[in-house]
Amino acid sequence: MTFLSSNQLKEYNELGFLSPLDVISEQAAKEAREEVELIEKKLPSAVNNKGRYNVHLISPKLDKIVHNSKILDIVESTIGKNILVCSTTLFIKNPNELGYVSFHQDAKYIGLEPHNWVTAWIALTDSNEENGCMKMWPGSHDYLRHHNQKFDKGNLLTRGQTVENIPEHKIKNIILKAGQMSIHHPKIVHGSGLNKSNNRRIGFVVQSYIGSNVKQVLGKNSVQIARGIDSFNYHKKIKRVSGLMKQEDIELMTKENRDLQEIFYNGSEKIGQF
Ligand SMILES: O=C(O)CCC(=O)C(=O)O
Repeated sequence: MTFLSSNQLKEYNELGFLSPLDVISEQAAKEAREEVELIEKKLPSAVNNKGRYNVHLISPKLDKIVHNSKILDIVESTIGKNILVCSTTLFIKNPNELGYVSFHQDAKYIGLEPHNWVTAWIALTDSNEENGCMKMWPGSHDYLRHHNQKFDKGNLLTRGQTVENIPEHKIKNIILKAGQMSIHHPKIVHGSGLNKSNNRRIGFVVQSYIGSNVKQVLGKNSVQIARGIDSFNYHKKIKRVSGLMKQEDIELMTKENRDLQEIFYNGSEKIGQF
């Protein structure tokens, strides 16, 4: 059992994020990275775009992380014992490639309400200031802010949603070793910079773990039960991965990603590829 202590929970509630948390071994992170890189090679259409969504549906190593009990204990501490997995994203930044994430709040565009959910960012490589780690504005989860929509080739967000006038002096870098995790609140303002190193930076993000009482108000999400029971039944249930890159799983992932695209571009003037 690795539930958060009351001090950790207090810190999460005050700051809107908590980090670093040791969740998987460096070896498990390395193996997951290798599996992701194998998928990139064999199935580039699944992961060669800006958003690499729901790869846990075709990757047993990522599936294992999503359902890891240490991670779920931490998640349970923040959202309660009935936990659903909504979707996942691989945020990959290659060396010397354009790729940043503008400051934003997830709750503004992800359609999950009420905000009884938490996002888990698991480092498959080290993540630091040089290679474009996540950056958080502590305490900014007090209310939903105005976002400008700024499409930009280098922005890893689908619609370039951006909170302006960030107080740079308050921003905290989230430094993680491979195998460590940060969690963040639906309303925390966060972003990340460019990768200026010679190595890849890979974050595997469960976006998000939701309480069973959470609805999708912008479209539809399918879910897996990660822990507990779902007496609300707001979402369709989907199965876990059956093996590495299995055809039926690839088809499921493709369908889920289509639904996700509708949510991400809901209300936007631009429907694009992601
Ligand atoms: O990985 C990044 O640089 C940004 C990730 C992010 O915005 C998120 O996990 O919500």
